[in-house]
Amino acid sequence: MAEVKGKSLSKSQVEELAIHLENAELEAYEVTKITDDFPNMTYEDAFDIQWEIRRRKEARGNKIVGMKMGLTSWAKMAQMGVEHPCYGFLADYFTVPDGGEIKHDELIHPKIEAELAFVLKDELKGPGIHIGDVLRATDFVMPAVEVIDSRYKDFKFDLKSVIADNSSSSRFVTGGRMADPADLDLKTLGVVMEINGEVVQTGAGAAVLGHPAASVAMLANMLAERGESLKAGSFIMIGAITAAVQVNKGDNFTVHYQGLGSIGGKFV
Ligand code: 0L1
Ligand code: MG
Repeated sequence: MAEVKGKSLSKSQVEELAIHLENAELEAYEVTKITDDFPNMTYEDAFDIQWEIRRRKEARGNKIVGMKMGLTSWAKMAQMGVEHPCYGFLADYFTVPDGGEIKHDELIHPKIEAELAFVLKDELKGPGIHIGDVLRATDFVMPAVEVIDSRYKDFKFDLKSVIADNSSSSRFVTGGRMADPADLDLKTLGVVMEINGEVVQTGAGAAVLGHPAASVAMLANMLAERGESLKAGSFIMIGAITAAVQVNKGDNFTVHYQGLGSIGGKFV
């Protein structure tokens, strides 16, 4: 990330922007990207806003159940016109059971992404975390589908705006079969996404930063910039293996993972 150190927003501006973006999420309405009004915002400001949204949810009693990386494929970064991956947090109410229903009216313009999740048995604390550290610290990997729902009109944003918006996090489904990463070739692990029985996307693990574990390493190193780490037991989604696909009310989806089973759901 082209680092812009320091802050340009005051504490009260960070709080106001967090309320602005969280209300858009909770009430499912679109807003314009926040850098239009705050062009001097820094990356640190953007993460401050995301962490303030997280703090507000926790203060209301929500639990943080995982983390996600976003924009981890070169194709996706180019598609969205951004230059670096980002991260976000997963709150308890984002969880949807495998085969469950997702209420489309609670969201703005959801899209689904085929991902994988890593669950850690040991803490990962950056800086300097690499793929080897991640594989050693991983308890198991398992399938995951993310539902992203940028609060920005037409998914039009820049990297700072999307970071502040918790990297478009909204819902996720996990299931299928857990596996020891030593038993998988994570780079060639194939996924097939179907919507209403039709194949709409295919991909392989290497689409994510060359190796899915590289995404977890990057997350640990980005968190270290704020003095944070990934604790033992953390659930981490690595970012999209396929392009994100728009879903409409009534759509069913199933994502098949090579050797790891399938997960699915329905937008109602
Ligand atoms: O999870 C993702 O890769 C999405 C991150 C935010 C970008 C977007 O909304 O498309
Ligand atoms: Mg994602």
